[in-house]
Amino acid sequence: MPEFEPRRLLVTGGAGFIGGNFIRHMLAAHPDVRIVNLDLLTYAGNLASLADVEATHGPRGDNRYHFLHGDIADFGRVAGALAAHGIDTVVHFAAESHVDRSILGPEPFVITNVLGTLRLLEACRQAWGDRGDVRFHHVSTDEVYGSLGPEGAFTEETAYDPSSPYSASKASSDHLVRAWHRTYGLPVTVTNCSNNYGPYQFPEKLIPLVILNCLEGKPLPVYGRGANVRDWLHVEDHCRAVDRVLRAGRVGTTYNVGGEGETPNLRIVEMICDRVDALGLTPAGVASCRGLITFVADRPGHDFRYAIDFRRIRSELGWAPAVDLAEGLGRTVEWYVAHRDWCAAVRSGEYRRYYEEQYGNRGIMSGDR
Ligand code: NAD
Ligand code: TDX
Repeated sequence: MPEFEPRRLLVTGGAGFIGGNFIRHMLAAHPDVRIVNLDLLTYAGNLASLADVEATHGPRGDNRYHFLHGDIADFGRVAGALAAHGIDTVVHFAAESHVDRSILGPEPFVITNVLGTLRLLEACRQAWGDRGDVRFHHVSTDEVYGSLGPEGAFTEETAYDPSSPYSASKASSDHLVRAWHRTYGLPVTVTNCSNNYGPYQFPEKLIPLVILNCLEGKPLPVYGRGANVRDWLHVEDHCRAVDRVLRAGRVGTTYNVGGEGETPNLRIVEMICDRVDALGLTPAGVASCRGLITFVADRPGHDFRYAIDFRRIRSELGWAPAVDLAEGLGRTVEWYVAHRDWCAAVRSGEYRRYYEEQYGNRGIMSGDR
């Protein structure tokens, strides 16, 4: 069967961590692709992450990239973008993504992840009718499957059993996406992947938080005893997986994506500490970064272990992770060391000032011009 060829993509949440890396990947790997990035620019969305993409591929460059400020839950905004840009492919990353925030305040998670996904699906259904030459790809998480004990791995057939408000909202969105395929025939694909790491991850997530706290000599908060296990997937491997599924995935099918990087949290923190020490960046006053490790109260409902069985994507689509965890983590530490200005900007609200300098303070962004 000929592969599907995405040409005009609407990427939602492209100013975030994975969406931004995906935009870079697609523009570099596929010269015919044009991308509209629809993002609400919440605290987690930063145009500073895409400044070079905007310069090279935006309206003042080769015009393959447009930023559009907006909410996926704004039906009119989405419908307008689909029509104005002749979109044939939606890749849906936009979400509230941080588990701890969902515990403190679940409502935005339901509004964006559930209602937002519903509105996006409806806008696509109305714009595309019964066209088969289009795709809606939904990016989801292994957290929908709940928690594993010491053995086993999640397959695509594992029953959903989410623990946190975040994972419950992602589970809901997965069900909506599959229902829009079964009920309305919308050509969808879904991926459920493990914990991503790499450049441009907002420093509230474990790996970038620990890197920056090491560099700043702050305590490294480890929940419980640090025994919980996550499977770490380099974001570049994840982007290649989504690209593969878009082109060759069977419509209506879910693919699990894993990194072969199962590691207890405490070990990850120690690996980061050792890397920072090896770079000669141990902060003054401590003998080694490991001395900053601080065990703190556990996360409520903390899933013990995630592990992914990714035999389906490997056997059907020939995808496998390529980045080794120790090497990828080392590169990630170095990236954060080299991008302290980005870290300061995304934590200070600086990127909003950047946005106003770039586009003026009229709320107009490149895609609107
Ligand atoms: P992120 O928090 O870094 O970025 C989310 C982006 O979505 C931000 O740019 C934000 O501004 C935007 N956004 C939020 N609400 C919006 C709305 N209503 N309308 C438009 N834009 C909105 O998230 P991430 O880590 O890049 O995750 C991307 C996707 O991948 C999410 O769907 C997440 O559930 C999924 N995922 C993430 C991981 C991970 O390890 N980070 C793992 C598995 C799945
Ligand atoms: O300070 C911390 N200390 C700590 O021990 C933080 C922020 C986390 N942790 C632990 C909790 C987790 O077991 O580290 C592990 C990783 O935590 P996060 O980086 O918050 O990721 P996680 O909760 O596993 O969820 C992530 O992966 C799946 C993403 O945030 C989700 O969007 C994705 O779906």
